Amino acid sequence: MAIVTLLRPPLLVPTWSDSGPLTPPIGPAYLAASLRQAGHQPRIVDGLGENPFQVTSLFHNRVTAIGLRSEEIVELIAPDTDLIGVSCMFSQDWPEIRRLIQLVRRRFPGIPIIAGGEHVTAVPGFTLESTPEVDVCVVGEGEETIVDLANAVREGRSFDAIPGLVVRSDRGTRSTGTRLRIRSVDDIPWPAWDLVPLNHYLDHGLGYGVNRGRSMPMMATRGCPYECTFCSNPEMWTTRWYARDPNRVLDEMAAYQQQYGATNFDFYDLTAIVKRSWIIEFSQAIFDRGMTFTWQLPSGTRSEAIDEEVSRRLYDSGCRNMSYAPESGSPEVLKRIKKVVKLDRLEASVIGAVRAGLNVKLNIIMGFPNESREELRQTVRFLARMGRAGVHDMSISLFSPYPGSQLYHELRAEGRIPELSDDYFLSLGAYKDFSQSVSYTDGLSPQVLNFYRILGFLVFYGIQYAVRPWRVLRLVLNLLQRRQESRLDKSLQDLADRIRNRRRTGQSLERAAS
Ligand code: B12
Ligand code: SF4
Repeated sequence: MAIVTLLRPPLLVPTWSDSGPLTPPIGPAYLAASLRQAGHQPRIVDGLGENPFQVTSLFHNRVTAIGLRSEEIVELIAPDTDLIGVSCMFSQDWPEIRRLIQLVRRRFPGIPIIAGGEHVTAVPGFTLESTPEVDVCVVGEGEETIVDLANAVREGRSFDAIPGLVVRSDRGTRSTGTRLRIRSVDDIPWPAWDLVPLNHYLDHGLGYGVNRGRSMPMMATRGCPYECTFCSNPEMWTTRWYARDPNRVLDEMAAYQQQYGATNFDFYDLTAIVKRSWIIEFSQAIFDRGMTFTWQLPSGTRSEAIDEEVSRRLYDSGCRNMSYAPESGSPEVLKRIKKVVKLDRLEASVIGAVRAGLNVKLNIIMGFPNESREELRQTVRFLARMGRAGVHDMSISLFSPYPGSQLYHELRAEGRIPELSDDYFLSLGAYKDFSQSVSYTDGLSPQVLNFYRILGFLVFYGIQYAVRPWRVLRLVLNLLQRRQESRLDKSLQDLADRIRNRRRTGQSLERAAS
């Protein structure tokens, strides 16, 4: 048996961003479950969950860290650990995660440190070259690889023959070969939530979606079959989409209702609704089993499989909030970013969802390379139509070239991301923070992009509230009563909480980006 400690860093958000949901660490919890099933002893240090109300300012107040400070995380690692794994999800967090890893190395000079997650998968060579404290990088899905690593530690074998890694070699770094995605997703053991301070989330209504009570994270599928050019999914998960058996998903949800008193479920899938037959079977099974709870799709689903009939079934089965990810209102932009979506069908799907009673949010990105002013105006007009149709919320982010995405590779080849510096990583977090905006659009400054963002915001909410003035009253009442129904309710309350916690616990660890 090997003792494996998994570290989840604190949540880092750009200081003036309105978003930053506090979510239980589902990735590490999945890894821990597989380790335990294989006879190892996993532990999780959840840097966010251990103290979700502590706020620390980093990098000259560019970034706010929520949770334990890196020094405090390292103190919680038990000395008898045999292997330490660090979850590196967001590239924008890398400067602080690297510092965490360096602190771990100082305290545990002889213990192997492995890094995994979305960020490391995108830039494994860079990670090993720039951070000697990391021994190996795990690429892609981690469950099988981490078990192989723990077995190797137990048996005193080298890691070099384990597929799914990038390791150091005489000539720099090398891959140990591709590991295939897990096909039998129903056999992946449920997340080891008993190793996470789950009540710190559940008791305070924290989670990915709108606060509708005690919310548990869920995953019904893995992967996504599409290849949008701004998204790192194809490199991370390939284009294979595997769905679990709806009844197995509901077994897990029923267990959480019993064990943790869960009343709401947030789905973390990349794009949960791909197949119409799957979602109909899922909602029908909820009904047949007489289960009652609310559930949400906060991560931006696709629209192809959702018409008004499907939306009504979703609503009847307890679904209350759904995010769509149209990204743009310009057909040309959608073609260029390979979104493979027809705008008129998407609009019909969104309108059907609103009619069915769902609380709907749209995710928009502005500032793709080559995007023109006219294309930005098309998005503003699209938002006007959506506001009139009664869509509840939208968010407009500025395009950030995430490592691993096609656009990132193109911009690097063109020399527009000259080096992977801390400044570049921190700039990825500025997608919502107006004070730190970066433009990758030819001929358009960040100010011009922000003008269209503000215009889109004013047009969308202006028209929505002019047509439905009672919604303004509802927003105010929800704020006063700390009730959440829409994403705007959640964003405003989260931001207010962060400012309050900052005043209460705020500390400043001033470190300049190197
Ligand atoms: C849920 C989610 C969120 C949630 C919560 C995430 C969390 N749990 O902490 C919230 C809402 C907070 C969020 C926010 C954002 N997100 Co987000 N999010 C996701 C999403 C949809 C699912 C993540 C997830 O839980 N997956 C399921 C678990 C099982 O997978 P996993 O965590 O990746 O873990 C597996 C492997 O990575 C690996 N692994 C992970 N850690 C480790 C550690 C070790 C040691 C090993 C061996 C292996 C390993 O094994 C695990 C099991 O197979 C992903 C897309 C995706 N990858 O699925 C995007 C994604 C992670 N988000 C992304 C982005 C960009 C953002 C935002 C910047 C907003 C935006 N513009 O979309 C913000 C930034 C957050 C912030 N800090 O402010 C990008 C990240 C790209 C990047 N390189 O940075 C992703 C990949 C989406 C995309 N394709 O563009 N997100
Ligand atoms: S943006 Fe969404 S639909 Fe496109 S590849 Fe990424 S996860 Fe799939």
